[in-house]
Amino acid sequence: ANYDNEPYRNEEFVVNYKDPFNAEPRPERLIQSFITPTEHFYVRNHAPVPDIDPDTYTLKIDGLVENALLLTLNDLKTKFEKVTITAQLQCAGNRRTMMSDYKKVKGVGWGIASLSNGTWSGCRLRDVLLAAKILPFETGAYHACFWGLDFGCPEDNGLPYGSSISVEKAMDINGDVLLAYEMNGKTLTRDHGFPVRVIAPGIIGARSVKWLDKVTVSNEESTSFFQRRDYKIFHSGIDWHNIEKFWDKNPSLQELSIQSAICVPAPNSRLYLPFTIFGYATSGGGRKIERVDISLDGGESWDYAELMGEDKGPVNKYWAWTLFKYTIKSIKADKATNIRLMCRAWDSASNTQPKEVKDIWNLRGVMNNSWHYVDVTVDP
Ligand code: MTE
Ligand code: MO
Repeated sequence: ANYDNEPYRNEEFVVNYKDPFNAEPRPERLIQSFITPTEHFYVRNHAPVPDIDPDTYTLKIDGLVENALLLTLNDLKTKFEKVTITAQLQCAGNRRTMMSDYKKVKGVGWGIASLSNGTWSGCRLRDVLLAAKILPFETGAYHACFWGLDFGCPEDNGLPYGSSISVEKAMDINGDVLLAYEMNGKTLTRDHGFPVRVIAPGIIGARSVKWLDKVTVSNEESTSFFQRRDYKIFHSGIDWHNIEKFWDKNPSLQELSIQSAICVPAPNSRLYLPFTIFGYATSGGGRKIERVDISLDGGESWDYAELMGEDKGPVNKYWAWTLFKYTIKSIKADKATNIRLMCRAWDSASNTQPKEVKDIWNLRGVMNNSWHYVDVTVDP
């Protein structure tokens, strides 16, 4: 694959892999605003970034539909209602490095910032599938399969990136799945999928296919490597020597689980009282973050963090993250003391995070949502 035509990138990024480009913002940068500025939004690519001419671009809609469609960018912008949502994207590999530190896993290493929160505008995938006269569920219209235009994914023999979501999610009026052409109020940038990408909120980032070429309605999941051979969570007894018979048996990840992390202060900081902890909490499926707990004693006792989320009322459309803060004014010590700052979140279904990474270890290193902690030294 040829990486001579990559877009310009912010030099502040922590680059986890250069070609294909994989980068996350520094944690303290990540939580500086509710909406992540585009130049700081994490980037997760699997191949060179395609250079697409918007004037000749067409999106194909086919498969289990009565009316296969070929749509131009202008069609998407003018023939369908424009919708804007605020949603986080989070890679299933977020916090993989911590999992790998416990026991080696395969995959690009990520710290705690392979997620970001953005606003997205475009048309509903639902409206486009209705225009294509999607066939009834009973005929086997179960999956909306996406292919990108980023040819050259090494894992998949040079094919472009692909994946799928359920038609149930795609057609749900409250599911908010978009064919987005704007991010944070501007035209999508090349790294984030120009000219059109899927935004499937509440679901792992891997399903929000960038540089969208085609949507095929099918009775089976996407045949892409990234649907069938990646982004699955196995139990810890499954390893590369016995994985073969489990690939198909194990479901592909869809909804995100519950997650939180402390972004400030940085590990090994030396701090004076008072100081404030800042972090993020997120859940999947639009579930609301109801609570973030902070512990200073390894999880023996907890206190409430202050939440800075959106209030959307009693709907399960909390696609955005919730930022939190917690101020420490005193500690039970009279000399410099090492303290482990710990957080865990709870959502509207009472889901919370597992304590130990060892309990959820899996060979792809996905969905690490164990309690996050930061060790610091505090001067009273
Ligand atoms: N779509 C295409 N076409 N190619 C990709 O490599 N990466 C996926 C998804 N969509 C990818 C893609 C993954 S794994 C993630 S986490 C998100 O895009 C990242 O989106 P971002 O780079 O805009 O943050
Ligand atoms: Mo991802």
